[in-house]
Amino acid sequence: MATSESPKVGIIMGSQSDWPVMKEAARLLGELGVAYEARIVSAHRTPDRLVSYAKDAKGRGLKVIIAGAGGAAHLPGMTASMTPLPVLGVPVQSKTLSGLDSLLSIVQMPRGVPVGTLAIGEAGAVNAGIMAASIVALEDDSVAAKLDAYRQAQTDGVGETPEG
Ligand code: RP5
Repeated sequence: MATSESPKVGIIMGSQSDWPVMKEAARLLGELGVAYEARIVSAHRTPDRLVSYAKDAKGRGLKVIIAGAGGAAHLPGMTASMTPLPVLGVPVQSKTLSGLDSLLSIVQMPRGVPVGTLAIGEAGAVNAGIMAASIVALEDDSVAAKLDAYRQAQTDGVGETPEG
């Protein structure tokens, strides 16, 4: 499901090809009971769509934006330049440089325009989902309870001794 009623988190990505990674953020948000929407918004191929999305995001009730892109990954930074909402950037692994290009494009923002940059690839997308949920949880007790349960289950799943 790419869209919920009254989404609190917007997941945007530069291309359809980013969805296999970015859907991990969506999966976590679903698990944690956070309403979200997912959209393809390219900084380079659909710049007008990016401007309207970023400028309208807060007014539509979104609380945080997760932006994933690969290569010359300008999407998170350009989004952050046009919205006061927190923007979490996910560097998608690129074919030629394994995502180092994406990471450096996203993380090296100029002073004054922050993007919270996560790890390259699926781990980054998962963590962006968790972090977005933790931002929403500041004002939503039900999401906060689900987040606590998620963290506890993760802790409980770590054995004390290695097996096999
Ligand atoms: C970026 O270029 C996208 O975010 C994607 O990661 C990368 C490659 O895009 P496609 O050529 O697969 O559409 O804009």
